[in-house]
Amino acid sequence: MEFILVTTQAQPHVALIQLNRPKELNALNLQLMGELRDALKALDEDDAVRVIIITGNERAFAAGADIKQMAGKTAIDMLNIDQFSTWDQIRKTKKPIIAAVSGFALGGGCELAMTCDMIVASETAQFGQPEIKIGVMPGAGGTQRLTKAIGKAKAMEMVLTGRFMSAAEAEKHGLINRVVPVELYLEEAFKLASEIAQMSPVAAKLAKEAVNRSFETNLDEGLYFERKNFYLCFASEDQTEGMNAFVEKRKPEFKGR
Ligand code: DAK
Repeated sequence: MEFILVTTQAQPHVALIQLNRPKELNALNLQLMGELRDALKALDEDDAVRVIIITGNERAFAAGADIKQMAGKTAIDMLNIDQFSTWDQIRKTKKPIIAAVSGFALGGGCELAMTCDMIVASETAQFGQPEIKIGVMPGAGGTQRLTKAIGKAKAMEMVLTGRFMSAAEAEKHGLINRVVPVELYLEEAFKLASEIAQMSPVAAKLAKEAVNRSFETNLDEGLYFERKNFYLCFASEDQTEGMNAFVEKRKPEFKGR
């Protein structure tokens, strides 16, 4: 891996992926995205990993797709490159993913953070979809996920003006989970990850899938989907362990089975 660093057990059951093109503010070139896709797939298949954190560095989570790489492309080049399959693969990761964001999360960087399940940010984080300033528009879910997260008026303003949103504003409008001082954002992401990692990994996957389904379907179908996943929890050893542990007044030991 040239452009990402992967630590499989950064903490027990928690993997860390660090985007690592610091000079280019972690601009998401095709190779980086391919590496990210492959790493997430491997971590999703690794039984020892329960939660994944994606981060950048203090200055930038990611300043967007690599504009220099995109500049000379035609529509047919973009079609043939088919970046969507990479992004779709990332979206299909079953385990919870936390984005730990500091500095710029712009364009594809903001979209990547929103593709994750939760966002922990430093006070210096800035979120934005500035594609309009370079003559295009968001292409990896920005118009949809941002609108669902912060509502039409705010999303429209960000997408049409390219204006950045501060971490404090992003928290106020529900785009992110919390804001902490810059020296604590990664630690805070690990705390959240460790808390989730103590739960049943089976239930966590099924619950993530059900929450995400709420974005894609109406209430009736969403409730039906939730019900099926709820039943499925009862096929797991973790359900037996969790409920027995409660009754026996002890801490459960979940195995992900
Ligand atoms: N691409 C390439 N290089 C970038 C970059 C980017 N997005 N952002 C920054 N860099 C590079 C700069 O060119 C500079 O490199 P050198 O000139 O030193 O070689 C270095 O990083 C440091 O940047 P600056 O010198 O500009 O640093 P400043 O602090 O002055 O400014 C900035 C920081 C973040 C405000 C500025 O760099 C900036 O405006 N960057 C571009 C932000 C942007 O427009 N982002 C959106 C890009 S479009 C899709 C998937 C995704 C996408 C589309 C389709 N499909 C699945 C089909 C996404 C599209 C986008 O994200």
